[in-house]
Amino acid sequence: MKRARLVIPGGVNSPVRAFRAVGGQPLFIAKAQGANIWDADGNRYLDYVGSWGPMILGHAHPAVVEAAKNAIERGSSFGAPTEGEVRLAELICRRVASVKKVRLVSSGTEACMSAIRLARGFTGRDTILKFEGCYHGHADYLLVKAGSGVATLGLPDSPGVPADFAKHTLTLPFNDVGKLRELFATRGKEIACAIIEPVVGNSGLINPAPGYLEALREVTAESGSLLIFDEVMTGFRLGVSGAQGLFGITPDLTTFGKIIGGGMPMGAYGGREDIMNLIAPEGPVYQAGTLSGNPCAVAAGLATLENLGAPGTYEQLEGICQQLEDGLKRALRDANITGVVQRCGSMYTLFFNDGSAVKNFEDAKKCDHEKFKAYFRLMLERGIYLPPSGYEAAFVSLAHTRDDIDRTIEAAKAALAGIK
Ligand code: KE4
Repeated sequence: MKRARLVIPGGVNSPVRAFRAVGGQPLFIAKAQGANIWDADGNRYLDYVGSWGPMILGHAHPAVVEAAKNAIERGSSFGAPTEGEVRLAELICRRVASVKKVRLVSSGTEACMSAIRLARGFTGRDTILKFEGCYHGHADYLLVKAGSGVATLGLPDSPGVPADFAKHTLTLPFNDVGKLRELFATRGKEIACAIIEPVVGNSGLINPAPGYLEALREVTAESGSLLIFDEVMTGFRLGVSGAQGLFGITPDLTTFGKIIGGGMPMGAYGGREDIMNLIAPEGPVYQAGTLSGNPCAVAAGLATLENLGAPGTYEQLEGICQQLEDGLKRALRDANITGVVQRCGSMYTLFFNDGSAVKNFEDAKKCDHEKFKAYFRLMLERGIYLPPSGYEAAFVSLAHTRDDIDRTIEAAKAALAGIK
């Protein structure tokens, strides 16, 4: 880590990897296979980070390795259209009914910033709405402090973000229908789009309250604002059509990332054809990228999505995740520690609090993050690698076996017993 920090800020290429929220030095990973990762010292861990979502098949899946290898042997990048990109776009459009056209990019950040620019171009409006605790990548106007009250103008939440860039960004608490309706009743006609994680993974796992996403769809449609589902994390994770398939909501635009690249750099945004046709060169809204639709990332993504299409895949995942949820809840009870396990499909978070539901970012902030830190450490000592922050979701893969789940529950029982 000392060597890394001499040449890379914080020694990492993305802040959350630095273990700042849990203390100590991050693991430097040497290799991964299935549900396991090995650090540079050869220690093996059961992996519940899964590269923050992409590795739903497990690491180094043979079909993905084969596809990526074959692709790179034909050349790593051409800067020209390829048949693979068309196949991936067709597959996404087939599986997600709301997506009639899709543009491939290289990250979730790029997908979200492009979708927002497109929404502003389509509506001619500048103001956008995001929700506290939701993360949509690091574009300037999305790094805004969550204000209090109905919806305050965004304030920069990072140096380097001019107030002018943040002022068009409104923020609301997640799961508050009253404040949502109040905002749209008064300012709906100003709002270009509302972008939301339909199931929040970036505050820890927070499910939408019954009716909440329906209300958001209703108020955005009424006011001519576009609804953008940020499914960078939930897309192809929560089911064959992601969160929108689970909840039966049709957004105007959807962003994707993570899983669709099979662990290689990939993002995408897509949706209604009348909106997508505004994107250059079809239309005037500009967006571009040297490595967009990269043939190796496309090959890895196609292999991943094709595997996920096998019958019974999500049912298999649901079975082991239910087993894990039940076991963790039992472990909390047996250790007489109050907390809550919140899950949607193969994403979950164990929050240390008074046992009440975590319904928004404020609730997540009130959790005991010192206890999480201790739990994280004790689990790591037992060979279980959890996301190094209480504000992140953990991910289960199809490579996790029932024995892995049993081992995780046993480790949790021992770890929780060690927490005062
Ligand atoms: P990327 O630019 O990191 O590919 O995607 C940004 C993004 C957009 N939308 C959602 C819902 C996301 O979860 C993300 C990125 N997720 C984080 C994990 N919380 C990536 C991990 C990291 O920042 O290192």
